Amino acid sequence: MNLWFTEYQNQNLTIGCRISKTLHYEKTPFQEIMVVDTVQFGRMLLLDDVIQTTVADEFVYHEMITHVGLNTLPDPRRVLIIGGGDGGSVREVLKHRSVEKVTLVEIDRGVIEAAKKHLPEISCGLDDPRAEVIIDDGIKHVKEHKNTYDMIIVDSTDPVGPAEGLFGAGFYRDVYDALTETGLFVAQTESPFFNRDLISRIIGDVRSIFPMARLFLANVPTYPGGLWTFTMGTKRYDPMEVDPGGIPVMDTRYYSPEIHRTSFVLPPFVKELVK
Ligand code: AG3
Repeated sequence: MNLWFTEYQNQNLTIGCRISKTLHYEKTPFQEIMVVDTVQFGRMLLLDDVIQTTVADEFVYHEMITHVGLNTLPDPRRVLIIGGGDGGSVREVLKHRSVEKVTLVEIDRGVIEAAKKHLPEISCGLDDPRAEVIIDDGIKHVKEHKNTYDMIIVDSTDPVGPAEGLFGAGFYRDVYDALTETGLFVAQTESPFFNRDLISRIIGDVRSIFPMARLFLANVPTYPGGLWTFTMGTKRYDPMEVDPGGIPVMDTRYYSPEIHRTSFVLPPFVKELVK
């Protein structure tokens, strides 16, 4: 079938995927949700025509947004995920035995329902007894919780529309207050090729609020440019000081003790952004 989905990554660049089936379309008060089956990457979740995740490459993003931070902390018990309604981050957080409760705060119930129906291998953790799902605005939730979470994961869409506020200094300040004394947060922070001003601004903001800011990288083939950044703000523990020998053996396909270490090795064009 010659049916194609095109994401306009910016005005001058697209990624196109051949579609074999449209599984879901819905317009919610927040966005348009689609799940399509693609020939190259399998089932794919789209929000407002932006690729969020695919069954073929989701492991890279979901393992990296969770395990790097969780393995930096000695005993993470309470974890908050903002966004991430597909459930991939929840599934990964649940691999940590120390975690007693993972709270997902997603603004759009439709995302959770579409993922449960069409992306069961990603959403499977959402029904776990240790998982709590709250439909609410993450910005509000963080404001209303102080000294509560050991780790906060900002698993958001691009900084346009509903997610815009999740990239601002005011939000990072509230995240700081919602974290326990030794807590840390990790956010997905877009492409080091195409979002350079955004990334330097975020690093600056996080540095002005947290004692330490760290940037790390992973390769997600369906995101613009492939190479993707994650930003961590941490109150006490430095992810670069973690002893790789002390990282537990985990069931992962991208993350490993070596990757934990090397994901902080930045090529000069990325290092420039954190200077
Ligand atoms: N969050 C989306 C990251 C941004 C992708 N951007 C893009 N394709 N233009 C992923 C959510 C997965 N839980």
